[in-house]
Amino acid sequence: DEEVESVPLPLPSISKSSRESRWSDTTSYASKKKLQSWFQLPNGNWELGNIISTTGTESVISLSEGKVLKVKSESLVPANPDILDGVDDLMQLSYLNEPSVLYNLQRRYNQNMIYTKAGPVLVAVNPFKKVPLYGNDYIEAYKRKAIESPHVYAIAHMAIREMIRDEVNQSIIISGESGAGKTETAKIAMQYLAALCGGSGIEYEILKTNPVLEAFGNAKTLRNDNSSRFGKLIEIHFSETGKISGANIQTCKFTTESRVVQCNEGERSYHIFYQLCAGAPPSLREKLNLLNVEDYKYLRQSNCYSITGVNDAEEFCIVMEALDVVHIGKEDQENVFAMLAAVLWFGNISFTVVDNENHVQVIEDEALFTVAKLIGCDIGDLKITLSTRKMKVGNDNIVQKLTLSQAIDARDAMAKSIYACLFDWIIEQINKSLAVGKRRTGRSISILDIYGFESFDRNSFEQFCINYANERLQQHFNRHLFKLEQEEYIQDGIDWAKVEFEDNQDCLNLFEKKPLGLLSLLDEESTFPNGTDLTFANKLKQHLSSNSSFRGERGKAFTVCHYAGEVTYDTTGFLEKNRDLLHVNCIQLLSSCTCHLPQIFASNMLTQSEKPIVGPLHKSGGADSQKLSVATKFKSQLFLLMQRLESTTPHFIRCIKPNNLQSPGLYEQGLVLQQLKCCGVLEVVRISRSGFPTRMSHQKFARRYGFLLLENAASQDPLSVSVAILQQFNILPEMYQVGYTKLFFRTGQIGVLEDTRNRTLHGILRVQSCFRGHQA
Ligand code: AOV
Ligand code: MG
Repeated sequence: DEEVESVPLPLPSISKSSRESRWSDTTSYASKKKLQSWFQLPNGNWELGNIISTTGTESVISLSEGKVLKVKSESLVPANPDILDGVDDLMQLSYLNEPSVLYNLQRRYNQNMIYTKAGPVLVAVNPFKKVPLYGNDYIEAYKRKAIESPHVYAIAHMAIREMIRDEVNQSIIISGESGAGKTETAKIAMQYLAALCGGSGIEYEILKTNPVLEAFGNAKTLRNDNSSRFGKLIEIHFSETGKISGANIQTCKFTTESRVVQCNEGERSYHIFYQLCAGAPPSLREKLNLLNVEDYKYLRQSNCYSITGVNDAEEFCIVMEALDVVHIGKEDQENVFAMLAAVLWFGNISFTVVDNENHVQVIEDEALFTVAKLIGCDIGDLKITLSTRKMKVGNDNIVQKLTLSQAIDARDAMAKSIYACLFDWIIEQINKSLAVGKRRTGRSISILDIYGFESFDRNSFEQFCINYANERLQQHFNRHLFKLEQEEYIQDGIDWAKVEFEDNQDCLNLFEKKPLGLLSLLDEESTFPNGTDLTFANKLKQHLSSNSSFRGERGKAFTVCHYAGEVTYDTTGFLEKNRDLLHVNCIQLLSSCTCHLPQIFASNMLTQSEKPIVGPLHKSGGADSQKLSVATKFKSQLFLLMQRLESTTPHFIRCIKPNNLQSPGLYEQGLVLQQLKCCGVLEVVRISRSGFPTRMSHQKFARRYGFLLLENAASQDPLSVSVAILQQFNILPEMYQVGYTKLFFRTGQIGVLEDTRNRTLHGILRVQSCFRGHQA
């Protein structure tokens, strides 16, 4: 955005010099003499006040608007001195209490400084408006290190640097609640990587995967107008020269998300449906027999067709262009649109009941004809597939008529499957395009953006899976920042007080334990012919009540204590959604289609069915159940993502949502605090401050900085060289510890040495080029 870019760079953070001048400023010195303190108002918010007098247990405090209160002294929480107002790393705060952290973030937020460091973690508070922090000027400034204020760009820069320096793959892991800003943050990081390491043009293609994936994978929910309904790991590959050479996208999604066929009041289905209906050119409309969104049953139920500030027709043009860029050809694009139209028309197919057992026949109308035409199948076959089921009883094949609700389920299952296959197919095409002919060196930076933790009034199977994924991710975070940290200190003989931290292993066990965990019990119950949501809920209560993260509720509900809070799940529909019942005859119908995509979908579904099966009962069941359960598939996708991350150096970004209204300028302290707490940000700061977050082996340290020594150190062992370097540069003893194998530093210390090293190196280069100049 030109306008935004031309705005002069604002003061990125409160600079040292202005801080110092404020120290000597007499007015602020005078106010400093008044002791400031935090007082919690009845509404839970904190307010800063001046303590007027203290008599032992009671204090008199003056608050805003001339309010003066007498309060218990112990209820007051110390405030930081003014000079620490708005520091860009929470680690610098003298008092790390909750109100101080909240205030620091809020103060920065009010000045559009939405990024703050919390030790090694970047905290990003969603501005819900355009903030002048992005674009080429900023990218250039971060590249030159002219700005040091915390930023996604700085994190991306660090990832590039460490990838090259350490020759280790990197990852940027973005987490936070739904609507907190993960997807936006991921795009900002990608833009920086593209700007710095682009050149071949492939970076443009990588950026253009975003509008495509958002159109097909995002939807408006009650929490977020552009909510990602899939998890995504994009691995960006680099060549030996540090240029982007390709990418690979891995996703994690439910194959049966019900959104396509049914969504809640006020929510929408995937963006692409509305975009297609609004933006398709006349010739395409005619070909697909497209109606308006209100005319499709699937889109009509939620009574929500548009998103404020979004023009679906314009978005459609953007998506079409992006499809070109990611090399999905015009013909394939038309096939894709035909599948989308078919999904919508499926919803309009209806049935009549033909006997008193509620068996049905498909009504021969425009919907039926259009679906048959769009997917390229025989109308008669489609009718049979939607109203009957072939079963094997002993050695006989029998045909069973479907009841109304069975037929509707079969129809919806088909629509959902086609959409799920379409999504996978698009990812596959994109991956092919992003991998073309590029030789990989094995270096990469991965960016993870998954759906955030969700807690609604009513939580179903989707929330169950999403929150499980977040629980896994939280463990990765914990493991890295806490467990590994602690273990490493202990292993290296460093004296470091043990720090307690929240571990979510209990909760993960609750999900994953075999045979008595949530997922195993769900799969087991899904295979029982007589299993119902109620029998499932009862089994959970029977077997899991001893786990402290589990609580049985009345009827069909149960509660899980997640790291981010308690969520009560309603098991209604769990078994159905987990079974992924697409009957063999549906797959057969798709494989008989004359159109290209349905055939591919069918063959993919068939290969999937041959994979391992869920429970022992499946072996004797019909062909229908020869499939992985949805939860199991989800879990294995999730494990693949996590596996990729395991071998990388992680950089964490925690997105925070300052209000639930998606509204700019509104900062709700309670909401922010809850997110800071549950994602462990406060804990991280505490640990980082008390620990030594930077570390380097003696060998590496000696190799990297040894040449700076005034005396020749070639003959000495790495440990002695390291110690000599530390002494020569007067690094204070409390700033480092010498371990058995490594040196451990407090935050910021290694930066001092790096600066000296860079200056010296530049000096050497200058001398060399001068020298060459003389020779010439
Ligand atoms: P999410 O990815 O964390 O939610 P998004 O990244 O979609 O959240 O952000 C939600 C909305 O917040 C965006 O559509 C923007 O309007 C706004 N926003 C976020 N970050 C910024 C920013 N840096 N600058 C301006 N606006 C921003 V979910 O996908 O629901 O968990 O499943
Ligand atoms: Mg998102």
